[in-house]
Amino acid sequence: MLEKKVSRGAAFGDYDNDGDIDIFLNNSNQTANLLRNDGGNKNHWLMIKTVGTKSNRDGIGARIKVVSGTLLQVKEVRSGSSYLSQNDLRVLFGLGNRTKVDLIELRWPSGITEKFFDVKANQLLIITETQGVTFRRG
Ligand SMILES: [Ca+2]
Repeated sequence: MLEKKVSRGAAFGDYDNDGDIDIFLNNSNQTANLLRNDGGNKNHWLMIKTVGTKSNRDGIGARIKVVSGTLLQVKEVRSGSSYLSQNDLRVLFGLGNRTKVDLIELRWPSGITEKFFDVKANQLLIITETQGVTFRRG
């Protein structure tokens, strides 16, 4: 159903923890909309949440390198989005048909660098600075 609304902000993140990005729209003087991506796909993914101990609590500014075979991706934990919105602080890496990650290299804002090897795909990892993987689901 088509709804006419005046949108002012959008936040992107994995609302239902299934490895695809969903969108939350803030509308002016109207109810918000969640555009949940239920189409899905067969691709693999890895999601990382950073928890700083020496760095800031959310690990904002952490630089994460993920290597899977010949695929190399680098992303940073970033805050912000558009007007009155905040994107998911977790970082999602698409892996295509790859079922594991060979290397995660995480450089914290404090300057500490940590490495993790042979991580299976399709899971959420919470990595706590200097304490390693403190939670995994998937
Ligand atoms: Ca999702």
